[in-house]
Amino acid sequence: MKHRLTVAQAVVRFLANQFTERDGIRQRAVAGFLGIFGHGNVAGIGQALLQAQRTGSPHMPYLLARNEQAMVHTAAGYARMRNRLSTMACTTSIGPGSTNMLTGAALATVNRLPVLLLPADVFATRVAPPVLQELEDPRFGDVSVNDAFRPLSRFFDRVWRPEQLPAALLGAMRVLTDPAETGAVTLCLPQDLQTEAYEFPDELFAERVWHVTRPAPDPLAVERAAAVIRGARRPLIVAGGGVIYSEASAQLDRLARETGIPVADTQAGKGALSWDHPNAVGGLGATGSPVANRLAGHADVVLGIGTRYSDFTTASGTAFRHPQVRFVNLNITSFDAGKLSASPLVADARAGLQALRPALHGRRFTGDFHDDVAAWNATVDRAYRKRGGDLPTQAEVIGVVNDACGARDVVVQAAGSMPGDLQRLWRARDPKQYHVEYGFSCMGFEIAGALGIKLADPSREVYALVGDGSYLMMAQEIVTAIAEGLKLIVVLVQNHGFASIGALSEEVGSQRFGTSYRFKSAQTGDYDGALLPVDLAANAESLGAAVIRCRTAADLAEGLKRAREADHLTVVHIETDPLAAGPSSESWWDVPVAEVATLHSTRHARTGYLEGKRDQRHHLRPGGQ
Ligand SMILES: Cc1ncc(C[n+]2csc(CCOP(=O)(O)OP(=O)(O)O)c2C)c(N)n1
Ligand SMILES: [Mg+2]
Repeated sequence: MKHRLTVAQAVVRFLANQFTERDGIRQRAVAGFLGIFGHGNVAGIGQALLQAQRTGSPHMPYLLARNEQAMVHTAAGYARMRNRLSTMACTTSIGPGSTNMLTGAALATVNRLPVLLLPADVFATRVAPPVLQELEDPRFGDVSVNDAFRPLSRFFDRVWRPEQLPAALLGAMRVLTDPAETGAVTLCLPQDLQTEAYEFPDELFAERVWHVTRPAPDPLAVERAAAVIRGARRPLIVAGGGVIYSEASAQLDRLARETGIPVADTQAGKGALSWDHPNAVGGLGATGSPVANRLAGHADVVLGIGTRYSDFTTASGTAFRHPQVRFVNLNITSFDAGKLSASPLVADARAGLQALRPALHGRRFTGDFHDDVAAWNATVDRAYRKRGGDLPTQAEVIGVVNDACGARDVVVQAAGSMPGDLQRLWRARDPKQYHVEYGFSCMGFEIAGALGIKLADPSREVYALVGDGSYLMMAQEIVTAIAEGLKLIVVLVQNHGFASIGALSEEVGSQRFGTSYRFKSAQTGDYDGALLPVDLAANAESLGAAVIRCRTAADLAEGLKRAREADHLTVVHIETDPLAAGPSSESWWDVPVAEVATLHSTRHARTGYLEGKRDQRHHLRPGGQ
């Protein structure tokens, strides 16, 4: 049997019938559409979604977002919360609607999160070009702005003809549901093509289950890896996001307890073990704990599980200082497994840990890190309670939010000074509690991403921690959340500019130039005048949010209590001291400083930079033969 449908109707019907399955649990592979309509998609995908709603055929929920970049963040937040087993589709018009998604596409691909992007495209038939918003290129007749998605997508296709649609859809689903390949998947749908009818074969719309398997490592690779680990004297485990996506916390817990190996975590892996687990030593690298960084400095074998080894994790190549350090990397992608010349274990994290445990049986390492962990925990306690001058410190704010959170509550962040403070100070008690997007560290992800998390698990309280800079970039999804009846708690941290880049600027000798949100002074040409008459709390109110204004940490605790009790989106506003630094990670991050300068501050910073650089190394030593 054949179905005469438009291409857009076929896309919607197809997606409504896609499922994933892992460990016997089945869920929708694409849970719904986020979108903003324009002339490129209103008559195509727009019509198809309306028709599906009205006729009661298996339909997809539709959420109207306020910004296309934000809606990709929402899809990415959703996918991360669902451990990459389910995501959302994003429909846009052509031109700016589609290019607004580029940043979201990059974020998803960098973080290895599946999102399905369906930008409309210019006419396939090309009868009367250029259409509104078309990019003309005198050299290439088939170029459109959507070509910019190619390097950002793990799968990209432009469907010029209806006959091409089935293969494009199946290709898209394969990549979306493959944890080794996944990221942004982009199918460009020309605006005329979306409305064109075709006799699609019935089988295209059959229910289809994409089984997400748990590939086991090669037994010989396990033997080699186990030999490296057994021969270690001071091993360290690095738990990355792969542990969480694979739901491998129980297996990691067992291996760590049995072997006694300390476990450090990355931004994406935080929560893989509860903060008070006997083997947990906190975050690793530039935003980590000094305990983990000291252990990394002495480790002779590092077992990295589900980590991309970003520069923050490796402290830009300075974290691992043992001259003979070797790496064993358990990862679903051979690309990551091979990093740092490791002995690679290409496998699902849970399956890999299960295979590794018997191979390490009886090998126990006696760590001497427990006193250091206790001392660090006392430092965090003090930071949580450290009063600033007139204003609370950010560490204090994090402490209050941490206290307010139940074990299942989720905290969301992405950019500014908070990711670093959170990785150092946050005490995660559940693998899905800590959601700091630090692959792309994209200002503006927070509220939009939190919306996706709430959609993915409405049973959890979701806290978006937002700096004033991020808020000013992308606060508008507050309106989307209110329209959808999705409750978020937004903690809005006002410090009048970039505490993060301000501190970094000072470190690299740039004297905080251009990092404050203040009036510009004529003498210096910098923003060092009076504070601006900006009221972000009033701004949030104007978007329809309930707002609680807090001054002290005690106010914040009370405000969060009220926000939890409320059934609507609440913004809790607090001003903090931008200059109060939290405890140090005793680590380094490579940000190059000008080699020549007339400014003393730059020349001084350059000297410090070269000192840090001295410790930087490649890791080329073969991991295991
Ligand atoms: C989209 C985007 N633009 C620029 C940056 C670079 N950047 C990183 S942090 C930051 C400032 C963030 O300001 P705010 O949200 O107020 O946080 P704070 O630093 O004050 O904690 C900037 C500009 C970024 N990460 N993302
Ligand atoms: Mg700020």
